[in-house]
Amino acid sequence: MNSINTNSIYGEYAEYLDLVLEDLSKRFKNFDDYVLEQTGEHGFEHIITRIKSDESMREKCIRKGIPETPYSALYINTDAIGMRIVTSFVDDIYLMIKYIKSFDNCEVIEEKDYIKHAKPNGYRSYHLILAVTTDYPDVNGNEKGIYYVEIQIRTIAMDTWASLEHKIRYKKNIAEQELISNELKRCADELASCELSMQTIRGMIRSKLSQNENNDESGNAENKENTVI
Ligand code: 0O2
Repeated sequence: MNSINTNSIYGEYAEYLDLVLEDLSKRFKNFDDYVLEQTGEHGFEHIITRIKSDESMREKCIRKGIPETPYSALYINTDAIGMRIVTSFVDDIYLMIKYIKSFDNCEVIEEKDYIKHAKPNGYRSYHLILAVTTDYPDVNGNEKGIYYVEIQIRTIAMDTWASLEHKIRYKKNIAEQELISNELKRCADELASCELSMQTIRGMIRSKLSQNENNDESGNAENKENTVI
C-alpha cells in the first residue's frame, strides 16, 4: 500500500490523480486505434499529461486567496489533473470532443472554445473541464469520488504558437511591447489560415481517394457481370 504523503497539498488523495489520468489516457489510445482502423490516419498526434505540481497548486491557491488545502486543490481549482491533446487538423479536435462527450462517467462542466473565439493575443485552443466519477474516494467524502480534469485540445500549429508565446510572454521588460503583441497576433492568424488550407487539401485528397475506391468497386462489379455473361 502506498504511504500517504501528508506534505502534499493533495493530501491522501494524491495517489488517485495518476490513476484517473491513466484511465483517460487508455481511452484516448483506444480512440486513436479506432480512428486509425477506420480512416488510415491517427485521431491525434500526441498527448501530454501532467499533475499540477505541489508548488504551482499552492501558488495558485495563494493567488486566489484560498487556503492551501486538498479541498481547494481538488475541488475549488479544477486543473490538478491536466491533459493536452494535440491533433493534426481542426476537424480532429471536434471529433475528439464528440468522443469525450460520449464517456458515461464524465460530465463536461466547463467548455471554452478559443478556436471559434480566439483570445485577443491570438491564443487558440479548446478547453474542457471534465468531472470524472471514479472508484476512488474524494475530498468531499464520496466513495465514488469526483475528480476534475482540465483537457486542452489543439492542433500542432496552435500548440506551436502557444509554446512559443509562453516562452516569450514573461520577457516583459523590453521596449516595443505593442509591436511584439501585434506580430504575435499576426502569426496566430497566419497559422490559422494556413492550417485551414491544409485541412481543405486533406478533404480534397480524401474525397479523391474515396471516388477512386467507388470507381474501382463499380469497375469490379462490371467485371463480375461480364464474367457472368
Ligand atoms: P498551466 O501551468 O499551463 O496549467 P485558471 O487560471 O485555470 O483558473 P483561466 O485562465 O480562465 O483559469 O483558464 P483558461 O483560460 O482555460 O486557461 C488555462 C490554461 O490555458 C493556462 O494554464 C494555459 O496553459 C493555457 N492558456 C490560456 N491562455 C493562454 C495564452 O494566452 N497563452 C498560452 N501560451 N497559454 C494559455 P495556466 O493557468 O497558465 O497554467
